[in-house]
Amino acid sequence: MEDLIQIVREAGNIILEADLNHDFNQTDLTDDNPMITSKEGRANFVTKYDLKVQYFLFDQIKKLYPDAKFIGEEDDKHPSSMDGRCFIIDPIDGTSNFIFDNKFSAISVAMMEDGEVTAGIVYNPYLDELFYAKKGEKAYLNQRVLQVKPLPLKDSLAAFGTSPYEEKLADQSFEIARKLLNHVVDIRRCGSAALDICYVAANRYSFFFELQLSPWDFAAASLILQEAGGKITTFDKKELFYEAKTSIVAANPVAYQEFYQFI
Ligand code: 2AM
Ligand code: CA
Repeated sequence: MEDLIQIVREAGNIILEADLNHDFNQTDLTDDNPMITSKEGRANFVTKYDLKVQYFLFDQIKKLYPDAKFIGEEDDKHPSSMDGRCFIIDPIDGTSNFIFDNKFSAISVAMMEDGEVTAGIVYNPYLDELFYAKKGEKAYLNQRVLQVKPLPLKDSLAAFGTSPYEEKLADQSFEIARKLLNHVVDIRRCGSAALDICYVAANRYSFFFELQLSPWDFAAASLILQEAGGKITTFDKKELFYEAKTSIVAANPVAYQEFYQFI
């Protein structure tokens, strides 16, 4: 774990040192040109820094685990199965925040063993906040043990994601968020699902949902939240599956129950 954490911290420096003087309309990702290109769907970007962080992580982690497989957000060649040891990596979760210098993005690294998440690291380099957990052990934020409190919705903040890349999900997301607003102190939409889920683990939010996320957005954070005593499922209360996109609900157990009473 210490070695993995060290690698992720080093990768954080690539994000902190990024030169954001870019031309938004460029599409070529060479070193001296352009830094942004659009992926499929709306509001779905990749920068040269996403690629740089991803390949730094792949290379360094391969030195620790030469036989491991890798699934990275910016990598098209995903392995056909997750048997054995497999890392699911989002080099920059919160890429839109990164592009617009919002300083709310994270590196997310999940280690899977035979399809189960056994270690998770989510690192926000801007605040130097490192969330991590090992399966069956405690979850931490830096040195501090994380323990989810049974905060009711009415005494807490909730957060959601708008799935901006899938326009059809936007109306549904805002409808749910509008209902949720009646039950909480206020709502946040911060733009990094990995951090949002870790914020539930840290009791900064009691509740988070997003109607479509990819495994690299939630794999590491899901273990961190579970080891802190929180709940994370699909929107229809199913156990998480790490091989496809899915909806996500992450909450403390009390807020989770309350949500399904009015939704
Ligand atoms: P990203 O920044 O790594 O792309 C914002 O609503 C959240 O959704 C972020 O965690 C973001 O991750 C994620 N996201 C962005 N595009 C997505 C897509 N096409 N499918 C699923 N999740 C996506
Ligand atoms: Ca990303």
